[in-house]
Amino acid sequence: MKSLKALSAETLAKAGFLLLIINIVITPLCGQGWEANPAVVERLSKSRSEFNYYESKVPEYVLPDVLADSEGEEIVRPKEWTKTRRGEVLEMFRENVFGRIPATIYSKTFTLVNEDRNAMGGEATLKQIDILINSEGKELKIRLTMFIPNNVKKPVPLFLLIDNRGPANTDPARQTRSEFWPAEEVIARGYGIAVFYNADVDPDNFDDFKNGIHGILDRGERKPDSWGTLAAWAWGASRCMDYFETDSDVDCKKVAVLGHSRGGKTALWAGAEDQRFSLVISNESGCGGAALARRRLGETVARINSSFPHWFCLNYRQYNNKEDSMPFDMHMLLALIAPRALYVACADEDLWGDPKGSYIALYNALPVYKLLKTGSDMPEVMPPLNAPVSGGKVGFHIRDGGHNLLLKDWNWFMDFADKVWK
Ligand code: GTR
Repeated sequence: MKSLKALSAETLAKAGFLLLIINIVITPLCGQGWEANPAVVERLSKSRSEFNYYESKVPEYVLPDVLADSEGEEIVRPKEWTKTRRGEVLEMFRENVFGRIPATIYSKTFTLVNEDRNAMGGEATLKQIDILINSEGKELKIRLTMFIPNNVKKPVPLFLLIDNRGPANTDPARQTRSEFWPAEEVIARGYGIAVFYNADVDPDNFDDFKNGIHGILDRGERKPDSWGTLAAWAWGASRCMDYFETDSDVDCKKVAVLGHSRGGKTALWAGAEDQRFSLVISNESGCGGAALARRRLGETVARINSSFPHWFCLNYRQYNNKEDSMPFDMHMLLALIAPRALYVACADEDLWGDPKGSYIALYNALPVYKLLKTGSDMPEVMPPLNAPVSGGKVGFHIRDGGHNLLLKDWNWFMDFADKVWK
């Protein structure tokens, strides 16, 4: 399979040939797309000299063909993807990256603990729901907070944020406001907005999987493919979806799951595991998210497994410094979202999260979107700064500035949702 790199080179060669013949040079194709700012590259290289930030030093690589099945046969019918290949790819990510959810039986209840029909000066209804998980007497509480617009027809489409920054960003009383969860702006556009705090499901620290949902559902010895913390957070997003299915204010055919950074990795995995999410948004998810591992630009598999030993399953460590031996890469994680809507967002200065590697991954997930006849396409050349692009069920932007989730990002997510949800 050709990587975008290879395709672009080919196209550039063709374009160059053409320009030579017709003898006009307007803007060369390569100059139109985003390129990392050399000053940022320089600065980051100095601060983390053991990591590569230079495009010129990205090693040659070949991406596994997402449409070649385990026998090496090319999938050509949509049904073959849905019935066979999707399952194979999903298993690869369960087995090797995020780990498997245990089969332990648990009970679940939803309790409305707070409701204000006159929130935001009458614009919205606030609901807070405690999702209680119980297994053999051990209990876990996930607090789900949501606003539903009052003055629109119900049920409403809704955005669920996997919050990795803490409740200070998601104040239900709206005394404190944060662009990380811009509830007023989302309500003004007629959408519902919901959030849960990832640490409710599993605290974000390595304690040998004793705390959070691991302490409640895990049984026996930990296995190489036992779920890590990202998979636990993704599982938490699905429990919120379980609640939405009981709430007549929510249009469950139009629920987006979204997250930033570690939350973005989680949103992708939540969307892969749970096909009830009709739109998946990954904001600056980087390594272990949308960015291709093989490029080794910015954060690497070895680095993420050592700094965050609780995020992934143990099997992921076998690919530390051995990215080329992976039978998958992150374009295949993105392909698991098809035919549902997928949006990948990056930031100009967030080279640790490899924006270009994220765009190439998205581009290389397109064969599945095309096979499933979703009318999706993206330009070969990466879009420039602050110029969102979408084609059918896929969308992308790279925003100016650093690693963050801002109103500007949300506005572009909502523009995309306006299109795909109509
Ligand atoms: C970084 C980590 C990234 C990203 C980020 C975040 O330290 O290396 O993979 O997840 O944290 O979540 O903000």
